[in-house]
Amino acid sequence: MSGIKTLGQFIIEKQADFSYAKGELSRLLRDIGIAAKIVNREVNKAGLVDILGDAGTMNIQGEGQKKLDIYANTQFISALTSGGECCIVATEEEDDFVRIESPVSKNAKYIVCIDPLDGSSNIDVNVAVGTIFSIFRRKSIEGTATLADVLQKGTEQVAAGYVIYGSSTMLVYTTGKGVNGFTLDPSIGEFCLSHPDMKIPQDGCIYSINEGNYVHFPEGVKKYIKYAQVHDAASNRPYTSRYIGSMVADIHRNLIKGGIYIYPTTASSPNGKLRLLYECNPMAFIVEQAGGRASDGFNRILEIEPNELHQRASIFIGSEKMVRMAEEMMAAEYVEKVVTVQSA
Ligand code: AHM
Ligand code: MG
Repeated sequence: MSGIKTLGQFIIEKQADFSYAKGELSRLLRDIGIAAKIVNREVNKAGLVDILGDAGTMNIQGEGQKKLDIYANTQFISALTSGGECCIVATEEEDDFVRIESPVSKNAKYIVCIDPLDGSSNIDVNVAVGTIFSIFRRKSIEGTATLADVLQKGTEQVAAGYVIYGSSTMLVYTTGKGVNGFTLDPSIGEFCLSHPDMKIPQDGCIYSINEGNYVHFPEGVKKYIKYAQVHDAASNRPYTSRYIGSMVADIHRNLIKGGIYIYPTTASSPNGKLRLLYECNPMAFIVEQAGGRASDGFNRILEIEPNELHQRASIFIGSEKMVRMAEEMMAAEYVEKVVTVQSA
């Protein structure tokens, strides 16, 4: 075992960094790691058992739920319930937040927002899927925690992470002091530190966007795509287009190689598709902590005030230089629109 550092060992070592926590946050992260291993086991054998395919139910956004979505949802809620460190779990799969009522959770300080299995349309075709989570401290001091405790800005996150169930399974997380990645070693059943202090390149040459929606994109995004496709050796263009359709996998790749992931507003999703609390906030926290940038095209994701649980946002996230360039094009489009309206 020499030279190997497990997630559990790493978390305990880093516990001293949390001036306010007395081990609760460490235990919460450990609980999430345990549930991730259980979900990983099922994701890996998905083709072997009758667990593939639709469950025949809809979540609150009217999207069909896959059986593994429901399985993952149940596992994370159950791990967080028995762990006792969390008083509310808000999940993409439930209409309302889930209050953890167990006696041990009564005075728990933490709120977890989670997308238990993101990119689940990829499950049936054996493509990487993920879990995304975000942790807040509850704001209210006494009584039962309420919706107001959940609706906090991304800047208030105390930790965030994702698990990618891919060619290998990794857990990547931040507590606001950099980003560390752990790869699951199936032979010992432990996440082992494999990517210490992850940094996203300042610039890159991968752009990730569902280009099939091109006609419905804002003009600024269309301009950025054209810019990405122009030949310019000095800036490594044309860029490479890579889109898996699994946010975790697309952002994980760009985090390592450098790139930009965009899910803008479209005609059919005027507020964007991805959810602020379960997807955009945690990924933005991680990418910023790795030295990157994340906005909705105009404003920093982490400063968006949430008004509802399942709120959506557009997202431009990745290497600092690339996101800034896309933002400039969005701003130019906005100015153009204002000038046109004023001169009409
Ligand atoms: P989900 O939470 O229902 O799985 O949806 C989120 C996923 C992201 O992982 C992915 O990047 C995006 O939706 C793909 O959407 P599209 O198929 O519209 O390109
Ligand atoms: Mg999702």
